[in-house]
Amino acid sequence: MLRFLHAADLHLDSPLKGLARYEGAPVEVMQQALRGAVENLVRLAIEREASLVVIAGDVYDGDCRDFNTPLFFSAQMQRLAAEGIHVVLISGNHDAANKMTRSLRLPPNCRTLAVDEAETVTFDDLGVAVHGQGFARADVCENLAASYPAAVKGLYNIGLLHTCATGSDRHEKYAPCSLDDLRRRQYDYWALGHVHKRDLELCIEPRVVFPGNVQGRDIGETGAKGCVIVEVDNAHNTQVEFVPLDVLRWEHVAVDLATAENEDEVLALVRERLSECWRNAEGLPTAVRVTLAGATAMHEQIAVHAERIVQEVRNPANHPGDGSLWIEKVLQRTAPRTIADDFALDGPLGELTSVIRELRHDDKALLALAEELPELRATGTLAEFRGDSAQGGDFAWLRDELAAVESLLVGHLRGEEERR
Ligand SMILES: [Mn+2]
Repeated sequence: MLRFLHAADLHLDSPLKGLARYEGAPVEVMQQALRGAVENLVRLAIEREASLVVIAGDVYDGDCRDFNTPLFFSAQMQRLAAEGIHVVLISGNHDAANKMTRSLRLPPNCRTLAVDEAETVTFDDLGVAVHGQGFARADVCENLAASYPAAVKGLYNIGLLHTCATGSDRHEKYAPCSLDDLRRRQYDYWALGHVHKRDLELCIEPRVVFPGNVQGRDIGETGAKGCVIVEVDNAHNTQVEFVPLDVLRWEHVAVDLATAENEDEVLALVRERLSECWRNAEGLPTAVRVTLAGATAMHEQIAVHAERIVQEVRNPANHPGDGSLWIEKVLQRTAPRTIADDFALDGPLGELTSVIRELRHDDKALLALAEELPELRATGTLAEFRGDSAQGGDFAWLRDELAAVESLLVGHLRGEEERR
């Protein structure tokens, strides 16, 4: 049996972005978060007795300011060396070979693959061949996978590749390739990197995996982040398991205030939703973006007392647990509620809201909708709505956005109706 870890996009010592500083912000945790996740990766490899770790690019966020970052990484790799664990890595667009002026040698258990052409490293004792090519420069736009070496017969073949694969809105289109390009190489496992959103099932046969990055860096990278443990039996059947490594989490929380009649009830609903978030984070410090949403009798009150309401949402006295939640931003997306609400299920407004609510339960339709978001933003239709970029397959995020859209639309349309 073979057990290996597949990680990518460590982005060591990149600054965490979009963090307003205010009393109680876990600044130290943030600064150390990327290193903490890499330490967790090493600990996991040792605890689970992996024989091999493959890292699919972007170990560093860019050229290092000083030698402390490469020294840190080398020390972590040395911990693996002491346990006899092999490491194979490639460079990505962020740590492309021509960018890195402050590199250090890695311990002898580490093999950094070439950047001028694809090469193969074999571990006969493990029955494994790893094929790969790093980025010589950041903007590699050719299909690297197309010229990867043929699979080695009798061994378990792993392709290590930094790529946008078939494309992702959130990532530069580097080293693109199709799933057919990958299948043609006849490897057993493709260990991809670059796309920060996890996808364990990009293809099942052969297994093609994006583990995502090891630590979320801003509110665009929500949820658990980590690496993949791969177990291979003697017949080369492959099992993958995601394991979180992050030390700080990012989450969106939409609070539907439809039922709130006063400020206490607003804050009680906020607390209820934050409690769910807190339980899901299992004790990790979590930066939360709270969206106040829904057609609510409190719409005007919230607008008038916006500054204080925002601070109450930030106020740890209104949070569950042990102070590990931290509010990144509060968005006010409520709509006014009128008597018509209770009768709104008939007529065009009712139809609109029921269509939107059906969408919530239709993943396919949600995805189709997500594809149209960039265009809607470009035309200004959604200009007032949200500055963030779309995240294709993130359904929780899409549902939150949908709730916000619903309250916006209902608010606008009801305003029109009442003017008539
Ligand atoms: Mn990258």
